Amino acid sequence: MSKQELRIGLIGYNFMGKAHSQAWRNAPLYFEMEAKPILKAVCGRSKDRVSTFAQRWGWEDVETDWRRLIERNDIDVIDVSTPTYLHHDMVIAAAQAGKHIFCEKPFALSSEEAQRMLEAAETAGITHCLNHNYRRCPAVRLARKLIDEKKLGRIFHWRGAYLQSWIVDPNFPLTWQLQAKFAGAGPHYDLNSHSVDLARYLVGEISTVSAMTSRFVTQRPLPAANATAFQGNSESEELGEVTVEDAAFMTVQFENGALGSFEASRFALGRKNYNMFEIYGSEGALRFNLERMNELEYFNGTDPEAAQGFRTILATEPCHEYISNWWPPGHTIGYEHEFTHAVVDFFKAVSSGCPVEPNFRDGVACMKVLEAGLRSANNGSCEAVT
Ligand code: SOE
Repeated sequence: MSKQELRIGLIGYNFMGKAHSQAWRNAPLYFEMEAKPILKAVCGRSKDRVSTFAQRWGWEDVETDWRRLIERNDIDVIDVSTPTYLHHDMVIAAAQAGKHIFCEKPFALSSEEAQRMLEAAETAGITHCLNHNYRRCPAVRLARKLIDEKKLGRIFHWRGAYLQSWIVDPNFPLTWQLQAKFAGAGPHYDLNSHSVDLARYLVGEISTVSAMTSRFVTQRPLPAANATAFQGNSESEELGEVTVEDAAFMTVQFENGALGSFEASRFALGRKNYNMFEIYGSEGALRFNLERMNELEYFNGTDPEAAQGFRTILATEPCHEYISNWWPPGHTIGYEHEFTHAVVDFFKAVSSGCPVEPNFRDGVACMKVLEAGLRSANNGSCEAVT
């Protein structure tokens, strides 16, 4: 193997496995990379299904046991794209085997797990990346740039909402995302983890949390083998307990004194994947909505009063991060591009030895905020993030 190649072992081949596969394939076509990703092997429990996937996406080989994949000495990087409950053991084994790790969110079932995963990665000295893809949307990078340039002045408020509707139907089956033993929590982990990551990236650390959760449907039909988020079918009359919340609303105080609110729900009819935030400061304000992901709205409080108003900036120009690698000005990009940006940045970190963000340290910080939210919802109290 030449040093200019890093060989990937992917675990999981559903929604995220697909999103990551296209990223590994596209990254060297559009970006200058010090090392080229080689799609070495993909792992899944069903030999037939994983083989079909491997053939379609250009993976050289397949494994059906993730421990065997991690043990292989022709693999440099482990990509964990599985349900949350598997992350801990896979990450620890991969770190102990000296592999660099690219891991899907939410990071873990608990902050204790997360802490152990971070320690294993740091002890092994490997490069670790937690994939919160929305940080790598050019409009979000622009938001961060404007904040760094003090265009918002002192930040007073974060207002975030991540709303979906794929389980409004009570007959939608009990997929792994609706069971605490597999997912840890419901939209609070799945969706609020993204929003908390963005809020930490754009506003800062969160110190106290107050939250409420609700479960609107308590039992659901057992799922068919291939049922997952957004795509549910059931082959059973039998019902099982929903063991996670269906919606979680949380208010927070940031260390810098700003106040924030987070809404996460899978019961917001009409909202498919509505990931929105607004940030209000003393000099300006920002609005982002994933449904219009190529745009950032910016209010400049120092504009002459008569000309004030939110302006829509198209983050599709060569001056915007990542864009010059894609299309000519104005040609817009989509959801999948964020994953390509993430693997490009991760590979830069592997090649340079410098850390990439978000990483497992961010994963621990995010889990602590989310856990404080669950404690608050259970106790009816305001909780410190510890
Ligand atoms: C399901 O709610 C899901 O696929 C999340 O798990 C992803 O992180 C989000 O980007 C889209 O919705």
